[in-house]
Amino acid sequence: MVQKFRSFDVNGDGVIEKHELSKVLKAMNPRLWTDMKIDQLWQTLDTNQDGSIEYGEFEAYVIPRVAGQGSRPSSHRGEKTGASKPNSARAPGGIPQ
Ligand SMILES: [Ca+2]
Ligand SMILES: [Ca+2]
Repeated sequence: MVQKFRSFDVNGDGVIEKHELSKVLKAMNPRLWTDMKIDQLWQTLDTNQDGSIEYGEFEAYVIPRVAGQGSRPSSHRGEKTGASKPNSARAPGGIPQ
C-alpha cells in the first residue's frame, strides 16, 4: 500500500498534490481520467481539504475498497437474501458498500 502511495507521490515529499494525482491517473488511463473525474476523486480523497493527500487519507480511501471485496461480515448474508428480488434502488455500476 505504501508503494502505491509513493507511485502517486511524484516528487517524494510525502503527500500527493492534485497535479501529481492528475498526472499519474492520466498516465494510467487518459480517457477514463478526465479533469472532472479527477476532481471528484480528489474531493473524496482530501478529506480534511488542505489541498494535499497524506498517506492516512489515501489509506482511508483505498483500504476499505480493497478489504471490502472479499471478506464481508456474516451479517451481510441475511441482508442479501432479503434483497433477492430486483431492486432498482441500487444503481448499476455503483461502488459496493
Ligand atoms: Ca508530492
Ligand atoms: Ca488532506
